[in-house]
Amino acid sequence: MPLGQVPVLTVGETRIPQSGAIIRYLAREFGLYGNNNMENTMVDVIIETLDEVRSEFIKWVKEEDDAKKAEIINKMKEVIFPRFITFVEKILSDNGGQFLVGSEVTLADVAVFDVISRISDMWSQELMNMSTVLKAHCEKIESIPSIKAWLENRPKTAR
Ligand SMILES: N[C@@H](CCC(=O)N[C@@H](CS)C(=O)NCC(=O)O)C(=O)O
Repeated sequence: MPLGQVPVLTVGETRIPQSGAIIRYLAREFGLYGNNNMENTMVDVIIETLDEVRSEFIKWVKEEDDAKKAEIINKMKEVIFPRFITFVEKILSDNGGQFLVGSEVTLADVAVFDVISRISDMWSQELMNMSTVLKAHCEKIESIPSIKAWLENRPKTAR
């Protein structure tokens, strides 16, 4: 474990720590990182923005005090989620409505689907229901045949 932490992806002899480095490595390997520097950058912008949502949510997961938990979720409902939703809706609309970046699915779409559906499952579907556009986009990514097959067949793990 290069940093004594998970996740670590092992590729041949190389161990890759840091989730951000791992997802970008895989996206480049599998053609999910956009087709030019600006598309790569827009994928990064979305991943970084999503990470702000994810890290706030992790605070909620880790917090044990009910009153503080309620404070975190209120901030998410009033500030973090609306800001993220407005941002994603605009990016999607500016890009023609099909995908977040370019004309094909990218890491940005997969990551948004993954994080938003995970938060919805762990906290409440209220998040999905805050934006019909975000919800429809998540459903679209989830129904891509290869993703659907993986979700159905992947090993079951504790969340
Ligand atoms: N920046 C790292 C953070 C990884 C991280 O916080 N891993 C936690 C589990 S989610 C861990 O292994 N903690 C054990 C430790 O740090 O000793 C990443 O994004 O991969």
